[in-house]
Amino acid sequence: MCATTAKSILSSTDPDELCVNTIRTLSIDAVQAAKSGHPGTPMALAPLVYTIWNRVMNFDPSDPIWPNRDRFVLSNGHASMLLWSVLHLTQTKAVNAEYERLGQASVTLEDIRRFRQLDSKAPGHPEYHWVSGVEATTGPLGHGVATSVGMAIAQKWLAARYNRAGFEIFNYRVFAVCGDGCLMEGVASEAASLAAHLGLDNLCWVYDNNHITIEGSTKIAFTEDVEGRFLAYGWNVLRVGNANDIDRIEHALNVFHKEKGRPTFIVLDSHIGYGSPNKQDTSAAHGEPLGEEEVRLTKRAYGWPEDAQFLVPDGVYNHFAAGIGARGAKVHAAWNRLFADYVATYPELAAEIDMMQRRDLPAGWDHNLPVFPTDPKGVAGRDASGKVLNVLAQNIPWFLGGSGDLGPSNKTTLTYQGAGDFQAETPNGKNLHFGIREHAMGTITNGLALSKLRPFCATFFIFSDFLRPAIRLASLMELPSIFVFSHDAMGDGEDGPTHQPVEHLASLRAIPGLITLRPGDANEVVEAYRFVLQLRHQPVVLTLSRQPLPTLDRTKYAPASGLAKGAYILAEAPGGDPQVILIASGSEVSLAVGAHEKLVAEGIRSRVVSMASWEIFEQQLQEYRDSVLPPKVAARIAIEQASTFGWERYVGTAGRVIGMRTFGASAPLKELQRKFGFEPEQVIATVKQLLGRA
Ligand SMILES: Cc1ncc(C[n+]2csc(CCOP(=O)(O)OP(=O)(O)O)c2C)c(N)n1
Ligand SMILES: [Mg+2]
Repeated sequence: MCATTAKSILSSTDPDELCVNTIRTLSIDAVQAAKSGHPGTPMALAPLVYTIWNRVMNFDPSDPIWPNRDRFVLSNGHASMLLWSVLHLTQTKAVNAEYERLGQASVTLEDIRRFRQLDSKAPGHPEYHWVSGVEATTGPLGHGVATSVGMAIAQKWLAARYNRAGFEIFNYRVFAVCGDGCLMEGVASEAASLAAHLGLDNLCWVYDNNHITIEGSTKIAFTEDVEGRFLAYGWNVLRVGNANDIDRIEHALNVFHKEKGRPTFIVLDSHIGYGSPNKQDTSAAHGEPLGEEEVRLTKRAYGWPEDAQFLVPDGVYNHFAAGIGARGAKVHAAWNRLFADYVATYPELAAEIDMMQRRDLPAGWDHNLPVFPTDPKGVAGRDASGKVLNVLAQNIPWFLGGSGDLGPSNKTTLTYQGAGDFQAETPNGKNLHFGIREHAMGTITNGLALSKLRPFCATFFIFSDFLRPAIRLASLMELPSIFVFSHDAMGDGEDGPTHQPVEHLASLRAIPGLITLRPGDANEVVEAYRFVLQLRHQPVVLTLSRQPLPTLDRTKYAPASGLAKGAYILAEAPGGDPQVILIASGSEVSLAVGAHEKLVAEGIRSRVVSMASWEIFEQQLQEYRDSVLPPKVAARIAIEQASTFGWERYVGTAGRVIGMRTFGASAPLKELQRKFGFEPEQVIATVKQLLGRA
């Protein structure tokens, strides 16, 4: 339908109402066309999202990556049509992977017509990296709000480091919208608790209190006092009793803006499927199209032309342009002027801000990385890592991180003079204390990475399970988050099977795009970090030993820099012609080398391949991979103190895997090594068996 005809039959010409109903009807039509999706929540929250975007947020649609923009996170990602509608109606521009602004629309009306279809910029859930203007991938409930805490921490840190008298370079706010589902998820509670502890007054969550989830009324599973809970955490709690009252919503958002020392939680009482005569306030409005007849009835209730589809009435684009468009352009231009002065006054700080935006590293970022001397007793992976982290954090101002209360054990604490702790009173600190909240730790780390800081977080490898969803999302979002996991295998022997990872490596190796790295000695740890820091768009899981591992003699064996290829020939067979290849990672590298020395002494031509990372190895040319693992050598043994699952790909059907097929046990490490076969004798016996020499 053409816009002018439609306009004549629109019952209202109030621009706010027109914009709100445009968001509603675009959402309804898109879900109807897709035959799937979630219409009810966009219908209810259109006024909220309209108010945040058009009246409050400092966001310039022509530059969605302006560093000081306010952030908006739609944590109830199933309501993605809210985001597609506003990105379209504000005419937000697209940015490519090189951070170039090319002038195209982020989301077109055609994308919305093709909601949830292949290649549409209006996919089922908000996808960072796929659609410009999306600040975080959401859909797994709870994650968006938890990630927003990382963004708020980042703003505080950036302000503390870069703002100067007269130069408020970073003063943005973070808005997140969530529903019942988000607030039932534990990760939101973890993050909310930490947000209040840190006094993040730049953070506002709006809770869509509609009493409905998929199975029906929240009466069946969620009857707690949510407001009381947030008050107890230490949040500033506000309530808006009518989700259609945009003035009240705006007022509450302004109250948030003035609040100091604590984050704000706004409870917004809403009606899912607002306006639908037969589906409002029912779970039927949550996850299925309204149906053609109900669409008609609903549009009639809005005073909307019943047969119009994907209608954007005259004036709507203009109204957004006059609101967020004009405000965003103005604050952005003012910021540009400020930043130009800043560049002149503080050129070095300005250069850092600039580099950070492109995920570049400062010159000299790898100066003074340690080189570990040959040492048969060796160094624990976690200790080597601690030394490296402390150097990197001094070389790269925006490299920071922390642990889930295991800093002294993970050796991730930044101990150099001036590193400091990130707390409400000391927001320039580089040691984050996540508390024992691993899931939130992972999502917050992603929030920091989304803010262009270079973050790491740490815990024991066994507890990677607790933040696995965040690791997955880091990979999906293509974020360079660094996950440092010590106690990588059975090194904490006596702690027993609850503390001994078995299936973790295999399961993380299955996450597309994620890089796992299990370095074999202290110098490999250094090389691992050297590789990792240069990644811009890939997350990494670094697993480190608790116990000392011999530091290999690199004059005798190949240099540790080979690790940058994922796997390399560490110890060559005499004549370069191996009969058998031992492939090992982590603590099993020195075991393989020990076995190799004995085999060679017995006249068996073995080769040792240190394979710290499958994923990096897979990125190498076939020629290189064949040189490390020559196809003609079928006698291969993989040795890894972890699930054997997957190693067949490198040892083939003729090979063997010395790994774990059960859980571990509680005993000193030496006994566990004997029980589970991680001793040179067992490796040698397996080689001989494989070569038919038993
Ligand atoms: C971690 C997680 N678990 C389950 C789901 C599936 N899911 C999507 S929406 C939803 C119900 C959410 O209810 P609420 O947040 O109240 O949203 P509303 O229906 O009110 O929009 C569920 C269970 C999910 N997306 N993420
Ligand atoms: Mg709900």
